[in-house]
Amino acid sequence: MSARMQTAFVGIGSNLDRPEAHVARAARELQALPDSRLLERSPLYRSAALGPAGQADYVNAVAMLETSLAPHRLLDGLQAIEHRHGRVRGERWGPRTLDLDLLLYGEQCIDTARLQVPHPEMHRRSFVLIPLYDIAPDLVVPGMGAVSDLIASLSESGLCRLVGTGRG
Ligand code: A4P
Ligand code: MG
Repeated sequence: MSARMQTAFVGIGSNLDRPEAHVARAARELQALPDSRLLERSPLYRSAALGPAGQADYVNAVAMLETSLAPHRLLDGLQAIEHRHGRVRGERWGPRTLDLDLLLYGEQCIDTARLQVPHPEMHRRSFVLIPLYDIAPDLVVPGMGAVSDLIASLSESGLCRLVGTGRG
């Protein structure tokens, strides 16, 4: 690996077709990305869908990777994994078998047509912040502040931690 290793955080979400299984499998597939290593995966959490009404609940988790892939190459890898899970892009925030969001890439701020990092919605989403805190309690999000402070300013969490599922 020639390029510098960076720590990246990936949000994993699913609300279709046995969501726990998609989330657990996605974590294993992140482990297999080139020039990358899975360092941690948070517990799984269930929450009501944010977005269009009438959707099933989501299962979410956050993964921490070490990678030397450049940010857009990492996004390519994440989208290839989504594709393997039969992800069909429909309405914005509509139901999906698998959604992988690049939350953070080192301390970089990226704003291109294809990629915004830190993920612009992450600071108001309990289903991102709480699993992120589980695996990186001291993390500071560039331009947004400490994860612990962001959690303290959430109005409510609405999350249910899933016990004994999704591992392996
Ligand atoms: N894109 C830009 N920045 C990023 C990034 N940091 N990570 C672009 C990943 N992709 C990024 O994404 C649309 C485009 O965003 C991509 O082509 C990429 O170039 P998409 O996954 O096709 O569409 P989307 O997910 O429907 O839209 P969006 O705005 O990414 O939605 P989010 O923010 O991913 O939210 N409720 C619960 N409880 N739990 C969830 O996980 N997730 C969503 C989706 C809605 N409601 C939810 C949850
Ligand atoms: Mg997305």
